[in-house]
Amino acid sequence: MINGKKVLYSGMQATGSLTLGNYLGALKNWVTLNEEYECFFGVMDLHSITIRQQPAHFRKCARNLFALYIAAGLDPVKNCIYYQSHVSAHAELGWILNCFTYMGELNRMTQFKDKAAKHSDNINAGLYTYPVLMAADILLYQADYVPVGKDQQQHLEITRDIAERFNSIYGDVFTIPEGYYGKSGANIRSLQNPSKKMSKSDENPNGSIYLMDAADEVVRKCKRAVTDSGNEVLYSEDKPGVSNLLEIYSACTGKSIEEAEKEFEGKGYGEFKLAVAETVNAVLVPMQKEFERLLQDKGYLDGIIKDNDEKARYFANKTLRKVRKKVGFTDILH
Ligand code: ATP
Ligand code: LTN
Repeated sequence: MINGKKVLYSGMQATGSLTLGNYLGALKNWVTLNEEYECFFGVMDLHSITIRQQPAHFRKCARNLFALYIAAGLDPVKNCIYYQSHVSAHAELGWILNCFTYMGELNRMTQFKDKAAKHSDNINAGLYTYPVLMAADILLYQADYVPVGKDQQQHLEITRDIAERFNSIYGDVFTIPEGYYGKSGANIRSLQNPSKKMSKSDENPNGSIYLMDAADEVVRKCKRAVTDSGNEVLYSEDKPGVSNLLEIYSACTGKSIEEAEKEFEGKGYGEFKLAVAETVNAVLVPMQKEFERLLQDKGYLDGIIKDNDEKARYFANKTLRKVRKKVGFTDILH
């Protein structure tokens, strides 16, 4: 508990450009959580270097993600938005927790298997212990809740296992976190292959709408989106392409799927796709403007970064001090 509120923690890796899937499935739903929870949202740059990064590009990506959090509506005063690498307690606790995690557990992680297959020339130890660093992120802030997508649930499970193991040896040190499955976020699929989720690392750029795509690019991608046989705009299992577009339309407008279906009754796919593009642009264009404005305002952004780094360090160090003591490290004398 912080200020009488339960703690919620999440973050995204600072790699690549965010997609509409990231926004509608995660970011958009984070915006109101601070009313009920004390929220921490990290720019997970330590995790990013498990894949080789080009330094200048990486630096820019991390700053862009930070600004995008704010442009998407996260209030940087009510939420602690910060860079993971600015709080050294993450790396420190990550090391300690490595010594409380079994290789057998890590061997079962499907994300490691997937990423190792994809980057077979760089299967580094960081990629392998990625979930342990993620456990450190969450446990440092004594988080009660962690909003994560399906692909990260296994990492949340291992976090709970590590925390329970540590607590069973040393007493109640860590809060055991739970997944947060509030108002379910949209699950957006690739525009080119609706059996796959829309993903920032998709090799086919036509499958994903990026948050920074220009308006005409969004129109082009929506027009080219794969649809299904027939010509009715209906949500159903045998119409995965149209259903995905309906999901996007519904998430962007706030209308229910049924309302959307009614709206497009008797209209063809062409008209429907243009309407989807329009609603997407109605969300993206103001966000892009705010993003550009923030990037220009270096003083403001740097001030926010400094304040939030301090806040994050304060809470993280509190937990780290407790852990150090429990493990039996000698005191640091000042
Ligand atoms: P990568 O392609 O690099 O694996 P990604 O685009 O799949 O990245 P993540 O960084 O793994 O995205 O996820 C960040 C957050 O966005 C997570 O909470 C995840 O559940 C959510 N998310 C990602 N893609 C989608 C999607 N298509 N629909 C809904 N939510 C999504
Ligand atoms: N692995 C996550 C990003 C991430 C995270 C976290 C999410 C790193 N540490 C702690 C929630 C809590 C991802 O790839 N989406």
